[in-house]
Amino acid sequence: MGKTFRVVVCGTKECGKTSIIERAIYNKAGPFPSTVEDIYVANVENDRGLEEQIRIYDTAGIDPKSLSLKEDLPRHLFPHADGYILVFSLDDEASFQVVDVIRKEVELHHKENPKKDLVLVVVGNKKDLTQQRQVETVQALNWAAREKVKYFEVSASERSSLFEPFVYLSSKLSPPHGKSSFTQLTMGRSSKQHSKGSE
Ligand SMILES: Nc1nc2c(ncn2[C@@H]2O[C@H](COP(=O)(O)OP(=O)(O)OP(=O)(O)O)[C@@H](O)[C@H]2O)c(=O)[nH]1
Ligand SMILES: [Mg+2]
Repeated sequence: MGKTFRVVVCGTKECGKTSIIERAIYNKAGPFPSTVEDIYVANVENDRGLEEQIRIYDTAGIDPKSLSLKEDLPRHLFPHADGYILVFSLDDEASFQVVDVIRKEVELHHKENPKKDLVLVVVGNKKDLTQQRQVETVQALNWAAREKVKYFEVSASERSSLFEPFVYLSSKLSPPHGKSSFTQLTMGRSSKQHSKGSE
């Protein structure tokens, strides 16, 4: 067993963070209670036969209208994070703007605490909502190129669309060339901390 990597998932409220994680791991569809903070564990066997363990931190959604947006970020997790998945919803321009704010804050944190390389992917979710789209692919891609981040468009309702970002992430987390195979994943939720709503 190699090192355990910690990956923080964040974005605005209801952009689909939990849906992406639950669909990728369990092929499970929502609705899910609004998240406070949950931890999932994924054991990833890479192409070198090593099992990488990834702890995925699902976080509370951020309100784009919040006056204290920067303070609402899950900063308590930043010092422990090896990687980030920043999620926005393609039918919500405001959620895209928030991802830009989060990315800048994450980068700032890691510049001030340069312990390790920053691995960060940005995911535009709900690509199935073609009629309601507010963020065009080219717009997001141009932004991603400018900011030098990796960008994926997915839909939590289409499980196969979720593999690429996770495989990319785990490959970056486990150098030199840890090409991970999602088909060989065994994953499970390790613990649920505080969640609103009933289960
Ligand atoms: N059409 C569509 N709906 C989605 C998709 N992903 C999530 N949803 C819906 O979006 C809503 C919010 O999904 P969640 O996964 O709970 O979003 P979240 O970001 O975890 O929300 P918070 O925990 O409250 O921040 C639910 O009604 C989901 O069914 C998607 O890819 N396509
Ligand atoms: Mg959630």
